[in-house]
Amino acid sequence: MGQNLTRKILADHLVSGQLTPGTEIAIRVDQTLTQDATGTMTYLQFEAMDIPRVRTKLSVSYVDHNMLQTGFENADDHRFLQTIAAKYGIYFSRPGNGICHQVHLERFSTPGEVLLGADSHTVTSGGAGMLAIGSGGLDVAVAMAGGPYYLPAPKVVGVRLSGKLQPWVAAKDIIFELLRRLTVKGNVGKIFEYHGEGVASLSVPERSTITNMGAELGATTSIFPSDERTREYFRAQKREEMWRPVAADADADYDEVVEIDLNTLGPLIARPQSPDNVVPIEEVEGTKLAQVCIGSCTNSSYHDLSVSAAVLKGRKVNPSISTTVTPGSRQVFTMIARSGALADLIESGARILESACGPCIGMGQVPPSGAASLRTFNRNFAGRSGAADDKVYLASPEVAAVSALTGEITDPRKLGDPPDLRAPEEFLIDDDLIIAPSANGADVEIARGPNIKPLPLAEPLAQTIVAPVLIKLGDDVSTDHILPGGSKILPLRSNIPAISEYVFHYVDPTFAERAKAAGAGIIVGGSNYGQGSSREHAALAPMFLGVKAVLAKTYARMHHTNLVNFGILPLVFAGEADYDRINAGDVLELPDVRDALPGGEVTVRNASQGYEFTARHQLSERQIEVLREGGLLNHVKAHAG
Ligand code: MIC
Ligand code: SF4
Repeated sequence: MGQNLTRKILADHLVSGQLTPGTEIAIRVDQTLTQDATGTMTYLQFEAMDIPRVRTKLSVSYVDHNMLQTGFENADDHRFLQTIAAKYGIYFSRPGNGICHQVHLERFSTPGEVLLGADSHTVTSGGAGMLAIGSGGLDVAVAMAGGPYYLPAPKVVGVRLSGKLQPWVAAKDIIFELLRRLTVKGNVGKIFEYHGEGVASLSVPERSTITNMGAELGATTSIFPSDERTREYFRAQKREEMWRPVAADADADYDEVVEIDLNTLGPLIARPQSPDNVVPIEEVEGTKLAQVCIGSCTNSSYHDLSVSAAVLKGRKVNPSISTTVTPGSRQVFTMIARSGALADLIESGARILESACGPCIGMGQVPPSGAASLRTFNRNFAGRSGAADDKVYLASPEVAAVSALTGEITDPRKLGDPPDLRAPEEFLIDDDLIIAPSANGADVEIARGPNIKPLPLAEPLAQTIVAPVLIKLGDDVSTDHILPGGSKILPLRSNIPAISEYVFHYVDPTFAERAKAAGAGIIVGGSNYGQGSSREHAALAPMFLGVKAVLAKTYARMHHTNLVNFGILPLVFAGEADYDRINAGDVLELPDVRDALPGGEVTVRNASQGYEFTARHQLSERQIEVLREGGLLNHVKAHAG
């Protein structure tokens, strides 16, 4: 049997361990990326490691999330990041240059290499044949310091694409179909590898929409081969010399197999409030909308915006709707300006936003109360848009543009023939907003405004934990629930004491106060706890509030690692009944937990109800060490040199 592409790249980068699914491996990291909302913490952590210069082949620091600048905080953060980049040998993509994933795909993605990024949608570059993985910032800091990235060796799911997409059906519908079948749960520890004759019909930006939203499956990453279509893309980006072919062997073996016949797909929609709540468009057609938003790292390529503009050209957006368009990068923005698509969008009545994450993370454009919003984004978790009672539907740009005209969810197939668009033979190349680091940054002064607060450190795992259950949650709690984004909270990412006041803000606004009063606490979660983003603040801020352990049915990959990295013990219920029996407010005792961990089981005594049960964990020996030493930063320092 031949090898799949994932195993080839992993084998090529393996530092330790064996490619047996589930066991821990360490891999060499070629490139890293950060964005501003996760980046400030990442670089504070990197600074604490005392390394004069990054040791990766390439590291890029992007500014795209905290762009509203309603106070001094964001601008302070941007300045901090720019000076850090100059000092430590990191490329700096200035505000206005675009969303990290879109720009990285355009300018830096490299087939066959490993990219680690402090953002869950780092996986986007998988569309160009990279093994691109999202992680917490501390893991990225370690990689920049030359350390490997630790992960469980994945299972590889082969997704065989056959046929060709029908008119008005988009790449987005392929990933919706996977989410419909496989849901946001149960894909932890898997890498989705696309193959089959259907692959060649998809351009690199289309492939990247699919890999981007593979994050919503909870998968480690997704990858396409690098083929002649990839080469065309690299040629058009004027960097063909960085292209190389990478692919699975013809008779490659996969741990699991999924087949999708592209001919059979129609337009799909994810209903509120989960990206896997997917139905055929027919089921929601006619739903009245107050807002349509086109953009985000999932759907803001030149192709996506050109399709939207072609639909809106010569027509007017419905007067009952606010329609926004966000170009993914300055390259896309300039190119739609030159092609005339921008004028078509403006004339139609669409509102043009700057190239950034924007409404996707609740930075502006909060929908009106109780109203439905249709977005081309990747996530529609409750409250993410900035309104507690939001009803966000997710769709392709085709569906979004047609619905902007009618004011309700509309099947684009009713509009006749789709626009006939061709991929550009040349993209417009202007990297002026990417500042290359100087050869020697030793003299650069780091600009540290008052928003940049010192890094809080975790404490070594106690011998015994005694703490109340501060909150009991259900399944699929996302990091947006744990620590929301939005224009009030996101600017506080460099200030842990301030941001920790917002832990579980929309779920239970009393949480922070109660946690502080208790002095120590435990969180109880259901399955897929911590799904969604890579934000380590969803572990850091609870740690700051005194959370010592989480007890859940299962965890999302990145959040599990982030909990360990910040010294919070993630435990797993051995039986469903134990979850059912526990109540918020119960005091739990974990006697001698520090010593018990290597045995794999921990005794939990519910002191309030007077019974005992057994909890398990999914920690490697290394992670047990990390917890005992008080988090990854302490661990790295203890073992440095
Ligand atoms: C997101 O889409 O949720 C974010 C904002 O990009 C996060 C990162 C963050 O919270 O800063 C992600 O996806 O990792
Ligand atoms: Fe930005 Fe949204 Fe993409 Fe996250 S998902 S990186 S917030 S555009």
